[in-house]
Amino acid sequence: MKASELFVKCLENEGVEYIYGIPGEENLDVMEALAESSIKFITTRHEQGAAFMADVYGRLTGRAGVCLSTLGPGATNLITAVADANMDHAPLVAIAGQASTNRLHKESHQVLDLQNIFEPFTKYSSRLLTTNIITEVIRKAFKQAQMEKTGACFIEFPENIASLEIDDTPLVAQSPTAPEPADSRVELASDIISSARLPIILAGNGVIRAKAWQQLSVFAEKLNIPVTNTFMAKGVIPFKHPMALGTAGLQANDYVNCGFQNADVIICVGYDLVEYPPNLWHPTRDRKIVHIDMSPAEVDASYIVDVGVVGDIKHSLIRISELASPHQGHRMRPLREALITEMNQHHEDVDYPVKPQKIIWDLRTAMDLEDIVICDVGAHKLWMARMFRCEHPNTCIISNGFASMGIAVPGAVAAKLANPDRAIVAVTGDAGFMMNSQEIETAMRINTPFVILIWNDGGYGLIEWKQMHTYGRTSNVKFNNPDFVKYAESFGARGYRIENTAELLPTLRTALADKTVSIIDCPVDYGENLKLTAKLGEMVCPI
Ligand SMILES: Cc1ncc(C[n+]2csc(CCOP(=O)(O)OP(=O)(O)O)c2C)c(N)n1
Repeated sequence: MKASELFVKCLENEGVEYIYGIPGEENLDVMEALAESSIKFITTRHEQGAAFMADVYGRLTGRAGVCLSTLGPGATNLITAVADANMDHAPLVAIAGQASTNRLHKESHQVLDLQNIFEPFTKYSSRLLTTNIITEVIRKAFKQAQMEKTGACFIEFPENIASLEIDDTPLVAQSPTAPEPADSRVELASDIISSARLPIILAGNGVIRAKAWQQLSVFAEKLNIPVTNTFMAKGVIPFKHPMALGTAGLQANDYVNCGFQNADVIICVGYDLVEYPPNLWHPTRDRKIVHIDMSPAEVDASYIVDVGVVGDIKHSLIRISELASPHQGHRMRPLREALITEMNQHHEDVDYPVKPQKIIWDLRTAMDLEDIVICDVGAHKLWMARMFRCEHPNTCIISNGFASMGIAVPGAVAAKLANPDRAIVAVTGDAGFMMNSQEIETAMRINTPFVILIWNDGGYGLIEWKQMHTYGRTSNVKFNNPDFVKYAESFGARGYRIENTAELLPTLRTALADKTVSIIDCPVDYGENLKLTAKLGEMVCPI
């Protein structure tokens, strides 16, 4: 068979369902082999859209999302979203065509050294220089992408190698077993937790990757220890759980920070520094830190651990909860109550433009608890992270490591493909929306219905917020938007404009029932941003 056919057989062997991408002249053989494959190719309108689809598919399934581009400009277009996946620990394999090996040594049409370009922001970057390494390279890329800490891998496939003949078969797809935590570490962690005066748990996305959320809830309940989660771990403990304090991660002070200030022991579970820098929740550097994760802690002056329990997170949680003695009472409950009061505050508000709190209230009311939000990056993300209640993990996807704008619309395409029975909403600012709105055409073509909820403020809201807070004036953050309703209709999608606040909830319900892509243009009152900053700045800790 041709090397390109073996390559596709290896992808099938890895269980690949979808490849998102744009074909080019240098991967004709791979595209030809894909035409005969069970793998569905999702032709996108920009390589960045393709890579964000792979990124979100990886976050939601735990299996590597796969994206494909041609060489040179196609491959450089992948970069932002590949870096996004890698920094947020989403499993992803990116594949790029490459020129023939007889022109890689010189200045040549569209040739860039892709292996080296992708190397700094992937776990593994490789070039297929001969056919007899194809099976190993593909196996290695998927193994690396899918094992902790999961992340992105890259394969460059020169066109002359793809067309060679080869007789080979894919390698068995194995996944490593998570190691058991050492007894001595489990015992030490249990001792520290038992003798703590006031412990708190900070849960990160690693708990979701390890599928250890049930063990986390049981651990918290049994030991009576409150839990806060990072933006990327929303739903890791149901918000209705009495031990849940809500999401931590604002750069500003927040109620939950009073929990960190009052705690003497902070138990970090499946937490990565990139999700919420330790200096923001542990500036004093004097609390005891228990680190429970699949790998040893990253070095940070504010994250010096007293004990690292390294191994299978589920087992670590089960074993520590069996050994440690439970705490009494729940002194941090007022933090949760203060947040709930804020969540409820504007739910009957009729002011227009719509307040962020009201948008979130109506969205939560309209969506089922199992439905999925893909959130973009901006001021809306901070509001969503803080106030959108989640009862299940992976029901509000937030890019908070690399934090790249433009993830929501392509991410919603992949979320629908991965979860056809659940409703999907892309929550986005007007700027982030326009960065990848071309993928609405992809969604319409492949029939993946979802709702796009645009928080329309005619500007780069988050940057305006920070400029006003820091300098008291703005600089170059405003822009004009197209007519989003007409824009939607030009794709054959549905468009709705919220003209008064009372329309929002019924419009969300109608859009969620639409069997197509629906765009809701919702003017937002970002006057609330500075009010929130002022309120949190003056906050007196409720505990
Ligand atoms: C690709 C990319 N470019 C720039 C930024 C910096 N940035 C973060 S938020 C933001 C503004 C986002 O505006 P919008 O999408 O309208 O959302 P809003 O803040 O108004 O809710 C910018 C420019 C980024 N995170 N990612």
